[in-house]
Amino acid sequence: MSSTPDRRYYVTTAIAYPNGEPHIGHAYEYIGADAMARFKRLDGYNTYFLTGTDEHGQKMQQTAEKLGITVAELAARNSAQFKRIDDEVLGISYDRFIQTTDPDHHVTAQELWRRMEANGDIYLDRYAGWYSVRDERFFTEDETEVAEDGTRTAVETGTEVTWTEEESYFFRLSAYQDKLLELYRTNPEFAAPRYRFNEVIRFVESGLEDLSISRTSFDWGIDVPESSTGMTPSAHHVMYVWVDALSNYLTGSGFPNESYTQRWPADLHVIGKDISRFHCVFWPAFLMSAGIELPRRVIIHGFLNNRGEKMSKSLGNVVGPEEWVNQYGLDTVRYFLLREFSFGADGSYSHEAVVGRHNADLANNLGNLAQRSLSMVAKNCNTAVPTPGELTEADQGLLDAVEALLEHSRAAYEIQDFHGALEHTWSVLAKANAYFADQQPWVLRKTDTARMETVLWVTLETVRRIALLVQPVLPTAAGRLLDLLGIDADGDAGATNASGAGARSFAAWNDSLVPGAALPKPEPVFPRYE
Ligand code: ME8
Repeated sequence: MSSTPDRRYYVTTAIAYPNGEPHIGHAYEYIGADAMARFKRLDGYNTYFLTGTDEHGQKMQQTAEKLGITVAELAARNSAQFKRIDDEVLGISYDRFIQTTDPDHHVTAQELWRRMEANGDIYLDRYAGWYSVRDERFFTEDETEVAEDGTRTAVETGTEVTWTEEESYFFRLSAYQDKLLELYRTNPEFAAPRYRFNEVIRFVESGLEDLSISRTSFDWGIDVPESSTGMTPSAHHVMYVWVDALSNYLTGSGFPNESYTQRWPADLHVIGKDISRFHCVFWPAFLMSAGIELPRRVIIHGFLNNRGEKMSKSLGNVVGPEEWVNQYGLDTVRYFLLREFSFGADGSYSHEAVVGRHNADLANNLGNLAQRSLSMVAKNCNTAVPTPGELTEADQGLLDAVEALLEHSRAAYEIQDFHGALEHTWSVLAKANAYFADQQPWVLRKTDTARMETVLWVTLETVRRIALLVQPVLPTAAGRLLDLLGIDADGDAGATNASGAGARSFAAWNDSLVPGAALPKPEPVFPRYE
């Protein structure tokens, strides 16, 4: 399908610290961004999807020291793990897997820095304050508290902070308070959901301090470029890991090559709730300073909890994506994570909840309807698309509800309401199941075969459109359903994985099944989970 430049879409995930293995929380973010990317590709957008790993900083350095390996080794080893999970386990259709150790990323980050300096927003001073290595973040004294055992921790995140005193470059964040508030006022959709965006706004309203943006006490990072304004540091500085990390989104666009504006600005940054401040405050301020267009939107998803409990290594309840996918199948995991709770909210999972969704929604509502109608067609219509006669009000009512689904999903995906899109789609599926039960085609088989064919045709049309529409969430199963309906692949949901190629674009939405066309032998797509 041809795509025009204004129909382009650039979506990113946060880049994870590869200081450990990916967990289901990471997978959740990738699956959300992946569904978004697939939807846009199938809808005819020239889509670019960036994900990857954030490899520098003190946390990586300390983890490597504890493990007794070099930090480069740690980064390479775990980054490969993240990439493998994306490729082989989750079927993530990214276009580039960026690593902040990539050479072109160093060029981008340094150029961003130079432009901020040229704009007069970077100065050299001394930093003295509290730093949390776990959070890779500075805290003011009143954002910390001292525990009974004498350790000082950050109130917000509960992580240990250490006193840090060193020469540092600063970014004049304080100069951007009004500009940021103006951005939020004029772009109410800049970040979502609203309650998380409001937290960001309150933080900015309460006043911004300049931000320390370099470190001298370790060197695992991107070198600060030589000053163009005559500043002379007394030590070697590497960039604060968040300046380095955030600029990855620009690297993915090709910046500073002139052609970067063909991709930039990013349409959507998908991130978790713990890093909203970095994306909604620091990042737009850096870009404003450098004179670069701002991203259009930040969607802030919630955290996944295990039966309502925070996932943590010490509780031993961290779930690996591979474990889940092996147990339930990829499509079920994807469906569960996007259907069970809304993307902005925190969500809780349990074995019972995943199995419940699989059996009720996938095996019963979708799988059974497809299987029952297709096997009737095989037995009674010579395994070919049935021929519809005149449509009754009931037929037309169902077809109309199904037809409206594409516009509904488009609007829902525009605000990353995957939950709402699926909920509504399944409510129409429920209508289709009720229609099938009411019309009783198995009775019509004996009394009125012409009418039976109409009912079966209407049902298959319903399955066809719903399968088309849910490909971004259920790439494998929806693809198989479309195979069973004899529909040729014409689209590409993503460059990197097998289930992406061979997709059907939404351009086929207004086609319809051709009476008499031969169908393959039906087979069940969603066996029940026992
Ligand atoms: O923050 N549930 O990396 P990270 C849902 N390197 N999402 C979760 C989660 C959970 N239980 N735990 C983490 C970083 N996440 C930085 C990002 S971007 C320029 C740099 C999400 O490995 C988290 O919110 O700690 C973030 O969006 C992503 O996983 C990576 O987290």
